[in-house]
Amino acid sequence: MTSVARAVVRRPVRAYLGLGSNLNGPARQLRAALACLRREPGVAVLKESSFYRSPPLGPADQPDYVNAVASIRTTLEPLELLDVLKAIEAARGRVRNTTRWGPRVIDLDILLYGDTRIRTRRLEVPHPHLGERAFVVLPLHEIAPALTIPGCGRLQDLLAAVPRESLSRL
Ligand code: ROI
Repeated sequence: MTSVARAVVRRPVRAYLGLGSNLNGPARQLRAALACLRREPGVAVLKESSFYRSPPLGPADQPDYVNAVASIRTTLEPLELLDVLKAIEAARGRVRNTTRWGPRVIDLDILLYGDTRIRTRRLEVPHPHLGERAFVVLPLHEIAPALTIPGCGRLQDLLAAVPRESLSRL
Protein backbone atom coordinates (compact mmCIF):
# COMPACT_ATOMS: atom_id res chain seq x y z
CA MET A 1 0.00 0.00 0.00
CA THR A 2 1.49 3.34 -0.98
CA SER A 3 0.67 6.42 0.98
CA VAL A 4 -0.20 9.59 -0.84
CA ALA A 5 0.70 12.91 0.72
CA ARG A 6 -2.27 15.23 0.55
CA ALA A 7 -2.37 18.88 1.37
CA VAL A 8 -5.33 19.59 3.62
CA VAL A 9 -7.29 22.34 1.95
CA ARG A 10 -9.87 23.83 4.27
CA ARG A 11 -13.03 25.25 2.92
CA PRO A 12 -12.93 29.03 3.18
CA VAL A 13 -15.18 30.62 5.76
CA ARG A 14 -16.68 34.11 5.69
CA ALA A 15 -15.78 35.99 8.85
CA TYR A 16 -16.33 39.52 10.10
CA LEU A 17 -13.74 41.50 12.03
CA GLY A 18 -14.14 44.58 14.19
CA LEU A 19 -11.41 47.23 14.22
CA GLY A 20 -11.04 50.01 16.77
CA SER A 21 -8.42 52.57 17.79
CA ASN A 22 -8.23 55.73 19.88
CA LEU A 23 -4.47 56.45 19.95
CA ASN A 24 -1.71 57.58 17.54
CA GLY A 25 -3.91 58.61 14.62
CA PRO A 26 -6.83 56.17 14.91
CA ALA A 27 -7.89 56.26 11.24
CA ARG A 28 -4.26 55.69 10.18
CA GLN A 29 -4.07 52.77 12.63
CA LEU A 30 -7.15 51.18 11.05
CA ARG A 31 -5.75 51.60 7.54
CA ALA A 32 -2.42 50.08 8.62
CA ALA A 33 -4.13 47.10 10.26
CA LEU A 34 -6.20 46.49 7.13
CA ALA A 35 -3.01 46.60 5.03
CA CYS A 36 -1.44 43.99 7.36
CA LEU A 37 -4.53 41.80 7.03
CA ARG A 38 -4.41 41.98 3.25
CA ARG A 39 -0.86 40.61 3.32
CA GLU A 40 -1.81 37.65 5.55
CA PRO A 41 -1.75 34.21 3.89
CA GLY A 42 -5.09 32.48 4.35
CA VAL A 43 -6.97 35.77 4.61
CA ALA A 44 -8.68 37.64 1.78
CA VAL A 45 -10.27 40.97 2.69
CA LEU A 46 -13.59 41.24 0.89
CA LYS A 47 -15.23 44.44 2.14
CA GLU A 48 -14.36 47.30 4.42
CA SER A 49 -16.94 49.57 6.04
CA SER A 50 -16.60 53.32 6.37
CA PHE A 51 -14.80 54.57 9.46
CA TYR A 52 -16.97 55.84 12.33
CA ARG A 53 -16.02 58.07 15.23
CA SER A 54 -17.64 57.55 18.65
CA PRO A 55 -17.08 58.57 22.25
CA PRO A 56 -15.47 55.89 24.40
CA LEU A 57 -17.64 53.24 25.88
CA GLY A 58 -16.20 52.79 29.36
CA PRO A 59 -13.92 55.31 31.09
CA ALA A 60 -14.61 58.75 29.60
CA ASP A 61 -11.11 60.17 30.21
CA GLN A 62 -9.72 58.86 26.94
CA PRO A 63 -9.89 60.03 23.30
CA ASP A 64 -12.78 59.20 20.96
CA TYR A 65 -12.53 55.95 19.03
CA VAL A 66 -12.56 55.27 15.33
CA ASN A 67 -14.19 51.95 14.43
CA ALA A 68 -14.77 49.91 11.30
CA VAL A 69 -15.72 46.40 10.24
CA ALA A 70 -14.24 44.21 7.51
CA SER A 71 -15.47 41.01 5.96
CA ILE A 72 -12.89 38.39 5.06
CA ARG A 73 -12.73 34.97 3.50
CA THR A 74 -10.35 32.76 5.44
CA THR A 75 -8.99 29.25 5.49
CA LEU A 76 -7.66 29.78 9.02
CA GLU A 77 -9.30 28.08 11.98
CA PRO A 78 -10.79 30.51 14.53
CA LEU A 79 -7.86 30.29 16.95
CA GLU A 80 -5.35 30.63 14.11
CA LEU A 81 -7.20 33.75 12.99
CA LEU A 82 -7.16 35.06 16.56
CA ASP A 83 -3.38 34.51 16.70
CA VAL A 84 -2.97 36.45 13.45
CA LEU A 85 -5.02 39.36 14.83
CA LYS A 86 -3.04 39.40 18.10
CA ALA A 87 0.23 39.36 16.11
CA ILE A 88 -0.93 42.35 14.03
CA GLU A 89 -1.95 44.20 17.21
CA ALA A 90 1.48 43.53 18.73
CA ALA A 91 3.31 44.51 15.52
CA ARG A 92 1.34 47.77 15.46
CA GLY A 93 2.60 48.56 18.95
CA ARG A 94 -0.31 47.60 21.13
CA VAL A 95 0.60 47.15 24.74
CA ARG A 96 -1.79 45.48 27.13
CA ASN A 97 -3.68 47.92 29.34
CA THR A 98 -3.36 47.73 33.05
CA THR A 99 -6.75 49.41 33.38
CA ARG A 100 -9.82 47.63 32.03
CA TRP A 101 -11.32 49.37 29.00
CA GLY A 102 -8.38 51.74 28.68
CA PRO A 103 -7.22 53.41 25.42
CA ARG A 104 -5.60 51.34 22.70
CA VAL A 105 -3.59 51.79 19.50
CA ILE A 106 -5.45 48.99 17.76
CA ASP A 107 -8.05 46.42 18.71
CA LEU A 108 -8.93 43.62 16.31
CA ASP A 109 -11.84 41.32 17.18
CA ILE A 110 -13.44 38.35 15.50
CA LEU A 111 -17.12 39.33 15.42
CA LEU A 112 -18.42 36.37 13.42
CA TYR A 113 -16.87 33.24 11.96
CA GLY A 114 -19.38 31.72 9.56
CA ASP A 115 -22.32 30.46 11.61
CA THR A 116 -20.02 29.00 14.23
CA ARG A 117 -20.59 29.60 17.91
CA ILE A 118 -17.50 29.42 20.08
CA ARG A 119 -17.38 29.77 23.86
CA THR A 120 -13.86 29.21 25.14
CA ARG A 121 -11.69 31.06 27.62
CA ARG A 122 -9.71 32.71 24.82
CA LEU A 123 -12.41 33.34 22.28
CA GLU A 124 -16.14 33.99 22.18
CA VAL A 125 -17.86 34.14 18.79
CA PRO A 126 -20.20 35.80 17.97
CA HIS A 127 -18.48 38.57 19.90
CA PRO A 128 -20.43 38.78 23.19
CA HIS A 129 -21.15 42.54 22.96
CA LEU A 130 -21.69 42.74 19.21
CA GLY A 131 -25.43 43.36 19.33
CA GLU A 132 -25.39 46.17 21.86
CA ARG A 133 -22.60 48.32 20.40
CA ALA A 134 -23.61 50.84 17.75
CA PHE A 135 -19.95 51.23 16.69
CA VAL A 136 -20.09 47.57 15.61
CA VAL A 137 -23.71 47.18 14.48
CA LEU A 138 -23.73 50.22 12.18
CA PRO A 139 -20.55 49.43 10.17
CA LEU A 140 -21.49 45.76 10.04
CA HIS A 141 -24.91 46.66 8.68
CA GLU A 142 -23.24 48.89 6.10
CA ILE A 143 -21.35 45.96 4.54
CA ALA A 144 -23.74 43.06 5.30
CA PRO A 145 -27.31 44.32 5.87
CA ALA A 146 -28.93 40.89 5.52
CA LEU A 147 -26.87 39.18 8.22
CA THR A 148 -28.39 37.15 11.01
CA ILE A 149 -26.22 36.83 14.11
CA PRO A 150 -26.29 33.33 15.63
CA GLY A 151 -28.02 33.61 19.02
CA CYS A 152 -28.72 37.32 18.55
CA GLY A 153 -31.17 37.69 15.68
CA ARG A 154 -31.28 39.80 12.56
CA LEU A 155 -28.76 42.60 12.24
CA GLN A 156 -31.51 44.82 10.86
CA ASP A 157 -33.41 44.46 14.16
CA LEU A 158 -30.29 45.09 16.22
CA LEU A 159 -29.66 48.27 14.23
CA ALA A 160 -33.15 49.53 15.02
CA ALA A 161 -32.54 48.94 18.75
CA VAL A 162 -29.10 50.54 19.32
CA PRO A 163 -28.80 54.27 20.02
CA ARG A 164 -26.46 55.69 17.42
CA GLU A 165 -26.71 59.49 17.74
CA SER A 166 -23.17 59.72 19.08
CA LEU A 167 -21.68 57.96 16.05
CA SER A 168 -20.40 60.02 13.12
CA ARG A 169 -19.19 58.66 9.81
CA LEU A 170 -15.76 59.95 8.82
N1 ROI B 1 -15.51 52.49 22.78
C1 ROI B 1 -15.68 52.79 21.49
N2 ROI B 1 -16.43 53.85 21.15
N3 ROI B 1 -15.13 52.04 20.50
C2 ROI B 1 -14.36 50.95 20.80
O1 ROI B 1 -13.86 50.27 19.89
C3 ROI B 1 -14.18 50.60 22.15
N4 ROI B 1 -13.43 49.52 22.50
C4 ROI B 1 -13.26 49.17 23.75
C5 ROI B 1 -13.88 49.94 24.89
C6 ROI B 1 -12.78 50.39 25.84
C7 ROI B 1 -14.86 49.04 25.61
N5 ROI B 1 -14.61 51.12 24.44
C8 ROI B 1 -14.77 51.42 23.13
O2 ROI B 1 -12.57 48.08 24.03
